[in-house]
Amino acid sequence: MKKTNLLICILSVCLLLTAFAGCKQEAAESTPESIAESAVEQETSTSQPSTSEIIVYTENDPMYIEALVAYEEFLRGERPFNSRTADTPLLYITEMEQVHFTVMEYEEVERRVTYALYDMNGDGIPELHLTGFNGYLALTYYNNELISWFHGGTSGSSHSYYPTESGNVLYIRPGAAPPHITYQYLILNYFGREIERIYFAKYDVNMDGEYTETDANVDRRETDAYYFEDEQVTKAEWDELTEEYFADSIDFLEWLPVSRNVILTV
Ligand SMILES: [Ca+2]
Ligand SMILES: [Ca+2]
Repeated sequence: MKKTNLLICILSVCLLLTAFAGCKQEAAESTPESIAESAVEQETSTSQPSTSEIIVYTENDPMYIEALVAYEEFLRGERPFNSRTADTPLLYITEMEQVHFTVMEYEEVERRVTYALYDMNGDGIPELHLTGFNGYLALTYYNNELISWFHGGTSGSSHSYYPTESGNVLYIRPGAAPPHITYQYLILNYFGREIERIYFAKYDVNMDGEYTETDANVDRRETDAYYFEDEQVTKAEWDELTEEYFADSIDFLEWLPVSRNVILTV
């Protein structure tokens, strides 16, 4: 690597680490060299960090209990989270939509928002997942602070982002004219940062309400269409290419209504 490239690389890593405010536990205890190496790996690698690098907490660790207490306080509207955006760094549960929309009354949160606990990055501490508003948000707890681990933004449709069992996110967007469904499978790293996004879609071109096999002998306008990473493929190819993403369950969580009586700790 040329010196200039190396410098740019190191600068990027410093910016990244500053922005993230020490989310990664072992980073705070590592040497600068290993932080840099690890962060470069985070940014360039398409895989999760090796499991040997991650501190894994158990339910008896004070850190685990602290996290659940923080989630409780957040769900009750008593504590903000760090959204990692410059304009609105600290937001309460009633302000989750503020980035794109408006502030909700707590009563509206109770009516609309559901939550679930699930560990997405393998450190043993569950992330707090929130949906039912215009977006999807996963919070994590580090260094006495609640921070946004992943924010699905908004599509105007409340249930478009789904956390998956493997710790990634599947985005599903149905559309019209002709009816179609587009999918984006977001591969996230330890920090909840997107490291890869896979696009696929299917179109009900003949608008018969079904997605069926493409017939090579029939005019393309009369048959349904399948795309994977912007390339048209046959249904058989599409099924094979997308199998692993659909196999990653999005229906494994128990979503519970938010209320001021939420209890996560015993
Ligand atoms: Ca976690
Ligand atoms: Ca069809």
